[in-house]
Amino acid sequence: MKVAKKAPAGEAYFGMGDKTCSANLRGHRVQNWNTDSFSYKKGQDPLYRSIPFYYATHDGVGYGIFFDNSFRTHFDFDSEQNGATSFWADGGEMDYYFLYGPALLDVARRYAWLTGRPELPPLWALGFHQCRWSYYPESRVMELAQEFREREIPCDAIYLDIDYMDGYRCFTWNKAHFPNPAGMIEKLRNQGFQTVVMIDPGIKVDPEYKVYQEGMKHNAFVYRSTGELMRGPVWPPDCVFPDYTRPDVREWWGGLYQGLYLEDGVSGFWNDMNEPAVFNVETKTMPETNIHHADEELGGTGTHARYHNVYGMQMIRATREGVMAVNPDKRPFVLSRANYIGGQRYGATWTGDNSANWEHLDMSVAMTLNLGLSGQPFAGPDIGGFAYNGDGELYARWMGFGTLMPFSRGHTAKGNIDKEPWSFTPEIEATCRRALERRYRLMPYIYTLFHESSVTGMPIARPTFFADPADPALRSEDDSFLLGSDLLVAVKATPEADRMTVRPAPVDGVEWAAFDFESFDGGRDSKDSDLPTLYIRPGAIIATAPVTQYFGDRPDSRDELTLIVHLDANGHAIGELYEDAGEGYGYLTGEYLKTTFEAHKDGEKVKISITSAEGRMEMPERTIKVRVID
Ligand code: NBV
Repeated sequence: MKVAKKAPAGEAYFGMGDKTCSANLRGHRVQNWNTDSFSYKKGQDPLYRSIPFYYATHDGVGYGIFFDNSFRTHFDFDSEQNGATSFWADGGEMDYYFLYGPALLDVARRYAWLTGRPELPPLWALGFHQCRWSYYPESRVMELAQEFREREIPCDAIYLDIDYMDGYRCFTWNKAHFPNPAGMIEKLRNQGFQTVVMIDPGIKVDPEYKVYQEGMKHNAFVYRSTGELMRGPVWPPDCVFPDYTRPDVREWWGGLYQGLYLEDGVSGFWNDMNEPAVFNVETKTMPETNIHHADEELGGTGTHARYHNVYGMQMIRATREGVMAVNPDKRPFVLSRANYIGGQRYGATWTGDNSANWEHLDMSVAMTLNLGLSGQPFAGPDIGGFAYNGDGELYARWMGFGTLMPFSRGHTAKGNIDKEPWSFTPEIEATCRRALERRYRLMPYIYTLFHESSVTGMPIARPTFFADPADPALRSEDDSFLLGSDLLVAVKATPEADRMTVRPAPVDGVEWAAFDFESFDGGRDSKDSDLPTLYIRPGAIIATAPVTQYFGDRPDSRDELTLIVHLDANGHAIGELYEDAGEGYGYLTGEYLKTTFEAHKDGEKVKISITSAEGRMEMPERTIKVRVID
């Protein structure tokens, strides 16, 4: 069955996860089938995630279509120029939702209401994450940590990729490289670093390996239609795959994290290869005829064709629930490569194995924005590019705006040069430091956006046309993005520099205003041509903090707040600040503080007042600095 709808001239289409064609999907045909896509190319489709949802916008009015079907789905956005959009699936039912706006933000709100909102992450997870495939042994990890602190480059998390395991056996350690994991993680924590480790779904067939033994005992793995166990190569040459569509398997899987989480002190989990990826087969995955014994809530027993696209989501669901059960007082951090609509409830995501070149740097903006529009706000690219080396200039530019994306992580593949902020030249190191200092200064504003997103499902990074949905020129602007509604980031996406061609129109005659932090307090911000230019919306107040090196670095960092104010045509501005402990769930029962600041021009002066304060958390006595931008 196929549904076709009129595509009036000028109607633009967004969403569908991180498609690589362009931000506006008009003129393209795309499909959803979670696929391992190392070093994907522009236009390559499908990639790792399936988001059968799009927005349409026309003359400032918007609606959304959510096609609730987990089979391979296809969407055509007037690719044949016959004035029609259409969608269909390889199986299942024609069950779809029409979500009327009229504003795009209303569509986003309704879509989140229907499919789920991301929970508020722990505050440390909004800091910078440093990754590579792979940091080992322990001495290398400790060296990395020391470099960050000695060079005063902010960072909150260090990643251990697959080589920390004993022969790619999940939930084990290579004791030659990491003789005392708990001790190392403790040392890292004392220096302000959280440790994130990888866990894959492919479980090594090894009768001596506890996870394999237990899984076999529970009969937890996926079967072929012939009744044999599904075995295939991934990192270990012979693997079996948990059937995460079963609640008992999810519970078993969730329980496996206890050792890493509680005993070793790992803070976050990175689920990779969960499309699921299978090596050495043309389809890159398991046969569509394999059988999953899903519970009735998911749809009952069915083929892999039906459950393929939700396999990764069910894996991170199991991971998150397991981690929550082990320590219900801590906010989990789970990062997933594959995902499906609704997966935002369980984890963050990144744009997979991109490449270190200018085309990928450029694509990473539209991909992250479309993920946000698709209900996956906690997203970002591998900064610097995963495959291949790239040069310092590319790395610096990518850090410039990647540090302002919701999920901010540097990563690179095995065999590549080092890609840490200091790996190139002292000038590039200085650019990276400034870029990261900006992120940490903006943390109160960014955290407020994450909180808003956890309540309403709003995207955090938004296309520039959100500033003025009625302006058709903005719809194709993808060299800039909005962080929330008040901050515009003009990305320098080419070696030549700023390519942003259209800006949001002045609001009642007042322009969005450029600002930097250097002019405030002599801090290390830019005149740096590798950093994006930042603009503040007329009528906005953005709350910023002093630079910290990591979450919890300076217990006194809440003692000072700098409000960046840009008055509108009526001499007025307003802004919100959300604060809580940054960890735990006290905020759900009132342990938070939501403050509204307002600014009014009063003759030659600007008066700032707190017009509302909500929540039980005490307002700290603090110095509030105000910077009015013209
Ligand atoms: O675990 C190794 C890599 C990882 O670094 C990357 O981020 C994932 O997307 N992983 C894929 C498997 C190998 C890719 C060639």
